[in-house]
Amino acid sequence: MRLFVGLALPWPLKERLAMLAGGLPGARWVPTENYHLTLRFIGETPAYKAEEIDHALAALRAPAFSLTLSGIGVFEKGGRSVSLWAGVERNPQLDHLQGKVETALQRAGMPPERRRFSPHVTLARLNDSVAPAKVAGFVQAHNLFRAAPEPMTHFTLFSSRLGKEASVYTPEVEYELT
Ligand code: 3AM
Repeated sequence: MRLFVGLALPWPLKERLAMLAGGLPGARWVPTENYHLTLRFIGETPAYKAEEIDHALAALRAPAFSLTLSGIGVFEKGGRSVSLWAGVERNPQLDHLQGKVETALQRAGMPPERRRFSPHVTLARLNDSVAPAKVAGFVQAHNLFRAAPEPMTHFTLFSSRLGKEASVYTPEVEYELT
């Protein structure tokens, strides 16, 4: 199964994010139910390995914290925008949790993640059909986006099935933050 570790977002926050969707012809908007914050992508995993990962994550202890989504940005690849996201206000507790997840996964035998953690919630995937000026305009127009702080009381091991239109994410296990 294809796995990743992330934060599920409470429904009011998802609805708030969904209000941002639109006005960018050609963008593939993430369906409201799919919004999440990825802590660590794992990828295709055999069942026995998934169990080890589950045990490692279940042993992890980290405090609950409050998450504030703030700002809009894009990731670029080869000089063009490939995804549009909502950012996260600086949050040492989130960074702490991400570090713990990374350590737990390495203990479970995963190779280290090389990329720097850049917390975000993907709103849309973009391709060449989306005019760069429109993307810049969207980011500008939503410059002041900021959601109310939300308590994060657990993190989640998700499985992901790649679909034609959108992936289907299923919460497999929830782990409490204390
Ligand atoms: O949280 P976002 O939407 O940025 O793009 C995938 C999604 O990112 C990413 O993992 C998250 C949950 O599916 N993802 C997919 N394949 C990946 C890969 N091979 C990947 N991240 C890193 N390496």
